[in-house]
Amino acid sequence: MTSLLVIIVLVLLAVALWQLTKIFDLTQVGSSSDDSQVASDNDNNIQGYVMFGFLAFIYIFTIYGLLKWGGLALHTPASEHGLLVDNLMNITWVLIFVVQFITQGLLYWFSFKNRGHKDKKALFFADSNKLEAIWSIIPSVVLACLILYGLYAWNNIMFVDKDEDVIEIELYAQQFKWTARYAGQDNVLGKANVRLIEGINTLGVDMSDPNAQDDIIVSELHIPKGKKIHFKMRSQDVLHSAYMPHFRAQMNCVPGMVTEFAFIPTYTTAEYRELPFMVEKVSNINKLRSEKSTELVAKGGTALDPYTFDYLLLCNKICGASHYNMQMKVVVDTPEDYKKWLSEKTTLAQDIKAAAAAEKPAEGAGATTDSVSTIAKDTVKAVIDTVKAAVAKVAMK
Ligand SMILES: [Cu+2]
Repeated sequence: MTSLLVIIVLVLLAVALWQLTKIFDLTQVGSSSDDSQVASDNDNNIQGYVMFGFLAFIYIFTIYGLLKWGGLALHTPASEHGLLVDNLMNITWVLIFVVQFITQGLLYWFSFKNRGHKDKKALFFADSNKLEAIWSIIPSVVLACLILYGLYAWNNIMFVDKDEDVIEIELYAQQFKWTARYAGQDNVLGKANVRLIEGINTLGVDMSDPNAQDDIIVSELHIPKGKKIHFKMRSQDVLHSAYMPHFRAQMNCVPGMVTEFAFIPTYTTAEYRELPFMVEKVSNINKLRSEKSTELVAKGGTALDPYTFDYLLLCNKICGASHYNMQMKVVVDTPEDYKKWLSEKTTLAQDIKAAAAAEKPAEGAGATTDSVSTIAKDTVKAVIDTVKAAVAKVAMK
């Protein structure tokens, strides 16, 4: 709110200054010998140098931005196809930077070189086929190559061979959390439908489907290194997007349909934490955190916990008020650790059975409640009867 007020004040101040300059101009009418509206050579020179100044600003800011914030970009990909995505991205960046560097330079150089001069006359020509061919063909060829390479990368990433040995996992999105469902021993996910959501069956898994019997539901995603994971995404409410930046994976989760994405993780969480760039990044973050903690403690607050790296599954579609916090921890284990972790989990069928069993003694408690309410009802009835009898007696009198 304060910033909005500051912006409004600044805008109003700018308008006031502008109006003042207009008044100033009006007071100068007739007093100056040079009140012509036609630009003089001096004006053109100033404009030419100002344009050059703007070019310098663009170049310096680009280089400054790259040096200052370049390190914040994602580093080593943690999936096999990640290298392909990064390659495509890097080629695109190089093209954009080289082309913009050259074209901006040319644009401002020619504007400066051909700035207005009393003795110069502009050359008019209707068109140049040669020039038009050059600036149409070169970008077309470059873009076509880029798009073809992109399509090749996309097909490579999205292709999942039906006979391939993959691990099937469902990612279920809802405002504002993620849940994962493992396909279990049979590696086939049971059918599911939002209409079947009931009690602890929060994903609406169809428990009459034989494939659903060994499905496992978890709130922390574990995947093994070196194995292809085939994710199937569903959404319960609105459009979400499953985004796993370190694996260069993103796919929209659309209500009413199943979308998919597959990748092979190449670093376990422990290995990724040990990569030199990550060690440096984490120590930087922790340095900032400890500085902040000192400040907080001085103000009577609590110190921040030190940061440890974890892969994350984030939501990348603004899906509501708590969208920013819609995330799930992803752990990449060694295949052995993954097997051990998964074997310790209970299936949804077991959980439903356990929940039903836990409800039974509660039913007993329900009986007590019932009898209590029966007693209460009887008492109320007796009181009403007494009152009715009393009223009747009074009426008789
Ligand atoms: Cu979301």
